[in-house]
Amino acid sequence: MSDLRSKFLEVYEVLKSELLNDPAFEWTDTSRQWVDRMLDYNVPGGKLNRGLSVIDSYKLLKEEKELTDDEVFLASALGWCIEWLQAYFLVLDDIMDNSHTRRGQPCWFRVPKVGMIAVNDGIILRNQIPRILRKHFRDKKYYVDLLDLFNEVEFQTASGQMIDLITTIEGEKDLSKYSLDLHRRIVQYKTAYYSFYISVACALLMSGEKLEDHLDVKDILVDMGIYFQVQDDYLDCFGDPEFIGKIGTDIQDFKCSWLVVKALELCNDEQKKSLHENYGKEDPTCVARVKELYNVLDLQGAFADFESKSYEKLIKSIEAHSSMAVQAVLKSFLAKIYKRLK
Ligand code: GPP
Ligand code: MG
Ligand code: MG
Ligand code: MG
Repeated sequence: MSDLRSKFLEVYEVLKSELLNDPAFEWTDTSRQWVDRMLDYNVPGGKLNRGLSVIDSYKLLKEEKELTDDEVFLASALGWCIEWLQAYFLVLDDIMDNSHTRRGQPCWFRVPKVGMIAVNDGIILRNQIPRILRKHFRDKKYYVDLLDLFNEVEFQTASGQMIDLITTIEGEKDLSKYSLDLHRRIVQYKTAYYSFYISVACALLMSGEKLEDHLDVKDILVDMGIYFQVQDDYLDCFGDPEFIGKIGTDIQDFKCSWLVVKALELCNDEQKKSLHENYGKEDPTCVARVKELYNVLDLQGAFADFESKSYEKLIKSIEAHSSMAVQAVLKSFLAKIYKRLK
């Protein structure tokens, strides 16, 4: 394990232990054990890209200068706040999407005795973020900006999630409303801000920057986030569940996925009829028919094309940026996700 990753994981243990001894609550052994297990199950088990990016980005923004132990700790704590945010979203998203597995294990709400307690666990995860921020950043000049950033990004994500969900309302399932523009709006809000923008924004705030001076960086990160969610939509159907750690549910859930939007664009009338009949049904034969159609339409090829075009476009906009340090930050993000298989 790289040194940075192991240091990052050490900070998780520190933060967890502070939260489990939060003086604002009367802890008992049972409640402490519940939260301890809930955190270990939901917070650290992912790729940790979002969290580690804060340290990476901060380092690149500082250029050559070595980070002090204090800076590593603070950047890690912010990275963990983003991982906490992600854990909160995923615990709730899996309930809303009726998913089965996540990160190679049953979704938290499917664990025996958890069930709908998972809803409250999501709320706990969400509320632990400002507690971490208060403990470690209260005296920083950028404390208010940090709180504001997390609030803003949560609002954007929940709004994106709302449109992701209301397009699938039972009785109003209508594929003709699915378009590339609706898809873009959904994924920009539900994914891009919390998966890409917030990590760099945290690093910028720690470096003493004002976020309003970096709107060009935000635009590029949002485009990268859209590309990232198209990959997620693609992997939902074509990824290896063993490898991605989750079983896709987008077809059953009638999601406005990039794949169905692309299929609607490419299909003839007969294929469109089949899509209308089979999309959004739990029945495995219907799901298989949709997947078969995706293969006939060569959506794998369409995706490969989208992937290389997005990459070229992103590299172009990154290289147009005036700061080499910012270019390095953005390129390191892109390198992490380009042609990802999970
Ligand atoms: C990804 O959607 C978006 C989220 C996880 C944000 C959820 C937001 C909430 C306010 C709960 P997805 O359903 O495609 O992700 P996955 O494929 O990982 O389930
Ligand atoms: Mg979802
Ligand atoms: Mg989901
Ligand atoms: Mg998905």
